[in-house]
Amino acid sequence: MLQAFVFDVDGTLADTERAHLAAFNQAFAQEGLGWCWDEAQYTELLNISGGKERILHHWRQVNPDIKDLSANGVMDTINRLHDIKTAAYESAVNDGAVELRPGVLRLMDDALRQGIRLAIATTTSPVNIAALLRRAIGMDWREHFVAIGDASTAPLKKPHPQVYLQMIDALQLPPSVCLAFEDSANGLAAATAAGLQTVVTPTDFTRHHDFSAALRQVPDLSQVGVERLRAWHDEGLRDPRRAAGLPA
Ligand code: XBP
Ligand code: MG
Repeated sequence: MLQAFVFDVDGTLADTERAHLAAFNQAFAQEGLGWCWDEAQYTELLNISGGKERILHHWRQVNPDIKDLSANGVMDTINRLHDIKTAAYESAVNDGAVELRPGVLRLMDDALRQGIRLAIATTTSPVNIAALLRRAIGMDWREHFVAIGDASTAPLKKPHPQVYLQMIDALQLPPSVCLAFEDSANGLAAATAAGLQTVVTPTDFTRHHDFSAALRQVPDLSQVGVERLRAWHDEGLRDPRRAAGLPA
């Protein structure tokens, strides 16, 4: 019996990564770093969850002899860059740079009307979630979610299951009655490792990922209602391979 939906944010609730990419490049330019990521490069870098982790990964790629992170303020520089980036991203979202993906708002409304509880499990920063959902749902957006797991609550980023395990705990439900919504292989791996079946809605940045462990892969949620999700979820529970997060 399906009792909760756990939504990823970036790529799932909204196709946000072009706006994140622009914000990263704005921060690099503002700080006088000669870095400017293009979409092909960023598609690769998105294999690293978490903006700070992504910057550090790139820095090590371009400057392999960075060893001691505490030396010459590497982490201070990354934290400063990420603060600038997050402010730039929040400003872009407030100016309408991103909208919820098709079907997301209607599915959330239908779920709440049918007593299905909602939670969020993301590796992005809390500021980014609030900016997106304040604009998309309204000032009372937080009331609609039982719990929010994000970069501030779960330092171990996807594919680590930490953020999904936190949401299962907050929901006080077994993973078997929860359904995750994701857009990336890292997100699918995290949800699956936490015991949740997962519906995947890829974006241009993740379409090439391996989603064989997903319960279903659909272009977006515009044709997906609660009843269809209940049927898929029940089917998954009856299929021991799917219930174990394995390809059918
Ligand atoms: C996607 C991410 C985030 C964003 C950037 O999160 O990995 O790092 O790309 O946001 P999700 P930050 O789990 O919602 O798909 O710079 O705040 O990390
Ligand atoms: Mg995502």
